Amino acid sequence: RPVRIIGAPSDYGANRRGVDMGPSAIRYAGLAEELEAMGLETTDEDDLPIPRAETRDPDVEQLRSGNAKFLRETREVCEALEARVADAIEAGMFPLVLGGDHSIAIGSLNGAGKNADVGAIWFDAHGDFNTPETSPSGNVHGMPLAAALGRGAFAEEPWASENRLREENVVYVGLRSVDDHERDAINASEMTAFTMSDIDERGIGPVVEDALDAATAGVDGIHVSFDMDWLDPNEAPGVGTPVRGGSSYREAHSALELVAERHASEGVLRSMELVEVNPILDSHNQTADLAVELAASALGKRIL
Ligand code: DIR
Ligand code: MN
Ligand code: MN
Ligand code: MN
Repeated sequence: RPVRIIGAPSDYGANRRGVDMGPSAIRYAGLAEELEAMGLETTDEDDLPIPRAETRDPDVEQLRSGNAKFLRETREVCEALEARVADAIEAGMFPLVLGGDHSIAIGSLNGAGKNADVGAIWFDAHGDFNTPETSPSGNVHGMPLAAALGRGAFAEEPWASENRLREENVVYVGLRSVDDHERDAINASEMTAFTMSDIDERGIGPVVEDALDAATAGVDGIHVSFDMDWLDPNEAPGVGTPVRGGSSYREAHSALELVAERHASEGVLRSMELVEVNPILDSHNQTADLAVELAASALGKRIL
């Protein structure tokens, strides 16, 4: 399938300027060139138009219950992204979305799950399962999975969960930073959660194979949501909320190589996003360089 790169340079959900430069940094690192060199037909469109946060008031659209900063702006971004992702899939292409902070996943999931039953694999240090009532920060990048599943106050925002994402097919890989209310909600949910401890005990291969089994069971395809802070900060320093003890360089490649292998045999991969690259906090674009390498692994690049 030809790849369509979709830049979503939003920082509304992260409360930190810099992640809006993620798509530029990843392009600068040579994404399109790398994919073309693999023989993948690649097109890159204009980024989604995103007004600068300074021109907006974060507190205008607070939910009746709880706090979600820039939620109205996030909705605009996500509805536009949803349309782009759904159009790409409709056109037989593979949407590769570049963030931006993780709030854009609401749009990616709604696009991927517009006309199909979908699962998701969530590579992230964080649970991203807060709701406006439970969020310690009010930052929507800590909430996209709860939003896309219509949890809590997101019931007041039906646009956020207009999708056929199936909770029982949502799988975390590599969690290590979870807020108290989030932990309760994840444990009570039908999602599957593999933590960094599971990777320590079992190794990345068996964990990712199990994640693929759980995510793909009975659905038409999966969305892979890849937060660069899943990696250890030594490998990926250019992220807004680094957490030590993350995946190694090889574990990350290995995980995405397994995704590509499963796709080669079963055609499961529908869409993917790479989020939270912040070049301001990075070391010589190291995190964006790594994002390019990981995209290549996910799309089938092999050593031999
Ligand atoms: C925290 C941080 N759990 C929050 N979340 C992050 O604000 O909800 N997600 N950084 O990627
Ligand atoms: Mn995240
Ligand atoms: Mn994260
Ligand atoms: Mn919609």
